[in-house]
Amino acid sequence: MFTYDEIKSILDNFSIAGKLVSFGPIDDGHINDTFRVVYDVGGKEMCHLLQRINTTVFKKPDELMANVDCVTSFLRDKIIASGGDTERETLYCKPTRTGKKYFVDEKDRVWRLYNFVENSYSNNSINSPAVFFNAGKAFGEFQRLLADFPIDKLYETIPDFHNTGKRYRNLVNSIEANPKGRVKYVSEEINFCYERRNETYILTGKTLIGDLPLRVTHNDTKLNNILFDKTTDEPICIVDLDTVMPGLSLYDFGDAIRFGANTTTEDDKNLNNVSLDLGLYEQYVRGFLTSAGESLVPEEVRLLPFSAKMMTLECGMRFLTDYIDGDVYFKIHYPDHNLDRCHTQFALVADIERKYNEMMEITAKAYEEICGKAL
Ligand code: GN1
Ligand code: MG
Repeated sequence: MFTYDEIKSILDNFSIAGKLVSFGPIDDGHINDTFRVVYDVGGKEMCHLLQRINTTVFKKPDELMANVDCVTSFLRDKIIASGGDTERETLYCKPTRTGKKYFVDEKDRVWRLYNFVENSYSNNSINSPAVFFNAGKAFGEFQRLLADFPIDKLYETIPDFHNTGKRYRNLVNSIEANPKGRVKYVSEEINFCYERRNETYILTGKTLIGDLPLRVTHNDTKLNNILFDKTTDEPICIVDLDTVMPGLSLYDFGDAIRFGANTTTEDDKNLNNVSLDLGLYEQYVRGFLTSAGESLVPEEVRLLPFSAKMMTLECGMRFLTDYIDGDVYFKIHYPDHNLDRCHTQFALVADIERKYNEMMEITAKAYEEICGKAL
């Protein structure tokens, strides 16, 4: 949807060497527009990652970019201190010609340029259990590295992003408004949420009374937000930092399970394919506890299975809300796409409920073996 000239005129505002050779879209996310751009620098190819930030979703791009810059600078310092490779182990923003972290074009579109992590790939599904162990280790490590980050420096760029109770309330508001007349098609789905509404405020309630600590959280820990090294298959870099905010470690854990331990994709029409893979759950718990276990309080560990259920329910409610609203938030690829996504999420919630006791046992055993503590 963007021409070469348009992309070039955007890129001309960034302080980068060489000549633009080509660009191509990277189509993974539901929110931003992303392009890999290739430059010729004295006969050598050099890639960058250009992104247009969706300002309908991210209403305060200045605060968002301040968060991203703060967190990536903090990570960079830690990576340098441990002798790592800052080009590959974290994203960082390349400045504009006027020294800003992002560029606003004449149509008020907001653009930023990241380093492109070479020789890397991301996974949309899991082809071996080790991949998911590594994913848990990577997001656990992200939390561990940021454990001493001064959290009051971060803006809450999307207030109540993972406040499941508020998400439930938003759903109710949309049902009442019923702007597209679609409510009549989704009474079963609405009932599914209604039956679980008393669980939606447990995590925020426990935070309020001090049982769960606020931490720097990524908030979008889908498997495909980890870059793996093409040569070693080790995780190298966490990407998609737009929702880095103060939050709960459980948001990051639960959302990762929602996406990665599901035996099928987020929008599979065949619900028989949907289930929670207990083997994968165990891999992720073990990876996560290996890197982050020591820094978690026992209540966080105890609630790991619950967080998987809540993040899945919440995501399903968000897809349902967007379907009722007329598909205004998530990019869809066909009519009813949001409804299909909602169905997979609710089928997964139901399966998590069936397997809940086993998930608790797996968690307690892993905690004991890895951290030497009983739950
Ligand atoms: C959105 O754009 P993407 O795929 O990284 C959404 C997440 C959802 C996810 C569902 C800012 O993420 O919260 O879990 O879709 N991001 C935002 O696939 O709303
Ligand atoms: Mg995202």
